Amino acid sequence: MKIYIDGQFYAKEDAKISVFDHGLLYGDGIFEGIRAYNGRIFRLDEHIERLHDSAKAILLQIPITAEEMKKVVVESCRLNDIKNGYVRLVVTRGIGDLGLNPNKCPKATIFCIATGIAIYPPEVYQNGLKLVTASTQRIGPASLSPAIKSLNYLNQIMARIEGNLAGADELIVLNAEGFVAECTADNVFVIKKGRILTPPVSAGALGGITRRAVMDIAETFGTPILEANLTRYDLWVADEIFLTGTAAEVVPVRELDARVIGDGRPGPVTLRFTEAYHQLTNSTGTPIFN
Ligand code: PXG
Repeated sequence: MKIYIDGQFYAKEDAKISVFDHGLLYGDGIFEGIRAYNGRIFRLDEHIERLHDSAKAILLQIPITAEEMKKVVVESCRLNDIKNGYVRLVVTRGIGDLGLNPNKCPKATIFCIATGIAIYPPEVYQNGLKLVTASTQRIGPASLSPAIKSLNYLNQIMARIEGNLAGADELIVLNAEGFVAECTADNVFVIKKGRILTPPVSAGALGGITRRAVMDIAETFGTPILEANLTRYDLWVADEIFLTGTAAEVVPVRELDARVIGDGRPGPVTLRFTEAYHQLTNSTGTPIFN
């Protein structure tokens, strides 16, 4: 395995980051999780654009251009012979001193790991996920904008710990007003009487790349997805719920807070989106080898 760090590729054993890196010391940094399918990188431009938006929001100067960043991702896949895989692209504030002041960090650190994907077990797509609602809320936009894909995931990890204790696969996370924001690493969609709804980004959702792709697919189906504030009640009484994420793709939900969703089986709308998403991921993207 060859791992990119700041302009060079290293063997896995030698791919090391300083203990003075503020990404580690303070979670001061941003990242993207990207997938490759069939020798192509899915929605690479969108991922790099979101990375730059995250960087801009935290006043982090990325020392290479967007085009160079895309090459880093493509090259990382190519050198590791990844046709279907997972890429973790990270930009940290870089090496500083033990104070949290980012002014002491002269240069951002960039690293990129391209690896084979540990795909979710097929049962998950056949049976659906079990969810519970987290007791911790999504951090609000006045604190740390949920639109920034930052290295600070303790908010989501606290929820995950709760989920582990409850034997749940994922969690519904509410915002401070009590509306559904998203899950810990996935966006959420609800189907009720033929309408497809998802919380707006302003409710505390990350602007997911998979979320966008599913909304694009819905347009081609002629059933546009509506953004709406949703409560737990709306989810409990939904006909279908599915989650979207780079790792999860489009995955059905069978249960939330002990309420069976629909008839407890993946519904027809969900299955249609799962299928269309596979079609899209397998037929589009930036080529790795040519
Ligand atoms: N919300 C949050 C908080 C996320 O972190 C999503 C939604 C879905 O966004 P995308 O762009 O992936 O459709 C995410 C994505 C992991 C992992 O290893 C998690 C994410 C991305 C990649 C890997 O669990 N989060």
